[in-house]
Amino acid sequence: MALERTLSIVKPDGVQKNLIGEVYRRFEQAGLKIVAARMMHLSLAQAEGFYAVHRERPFFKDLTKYMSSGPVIVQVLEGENAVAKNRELMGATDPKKADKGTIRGDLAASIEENVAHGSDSAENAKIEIAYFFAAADICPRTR
Ligand code: RTP
Ligand code: MG
Repeated sequence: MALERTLSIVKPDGVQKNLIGEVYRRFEQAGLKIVAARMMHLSLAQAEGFYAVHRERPFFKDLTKYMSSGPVIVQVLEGENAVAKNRELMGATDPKKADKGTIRGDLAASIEENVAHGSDSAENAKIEIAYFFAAADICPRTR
C-alpha cells in the first residue's frame, strides 16, 4: 500500500491542556510520521476558511470562535493509510461516543473541545495540507 498523507491539528484545548506530547506519542506509536509541523494562532478568518465546508452548520460560529481562541499545532502525518489511521486514533467526534484508547475517548472534554482534527478523506487531506503548508515545508522521511 502506498504512503498517504493527512492533515492533523492539535486544537486549542489540546495545546492549553499540554497534550501535544501525548497526541504526538500516539501518532508515532501507530507508525504515523510527522513530516511537517507548525504552531500558529489562527485568526477567525483563517478558521472560517479552514472549516468552510461547515459554514451552514449550526455549530459553525462556535467552532470557528473556539478554533481561533488560542494557539494550535498543525502537522502533516505520513504513513500507510494515514487518513483512516489518524481518524481511528482520534475516535468519534463526540468523546462520549469515542472508544477508550482513542485521543478523544481518553482526553477530550466535549463534542466541540475534542483535542484533535484529522482530514476525513485523501482528497480533503490534499486541500487541507495546502491550506497550511507549501510543498517545500514538507520533509519526507526516508527512515
Ligand atoms: P474534525 O473535522 O475537527 O476532525 O472533526 P470531525 O470530522 O470528527 O467532525 P466534523 O463533523 O467535521 O465537525 C468539525 C468540528 O466541529 C465541532 N463540532 N461541534 N456542537 C456540535 O454539535 C459540534 N459538532 C461538531 C467539533 O470540534 C468537530 O470536531
Ligand atoms: Mg471533519
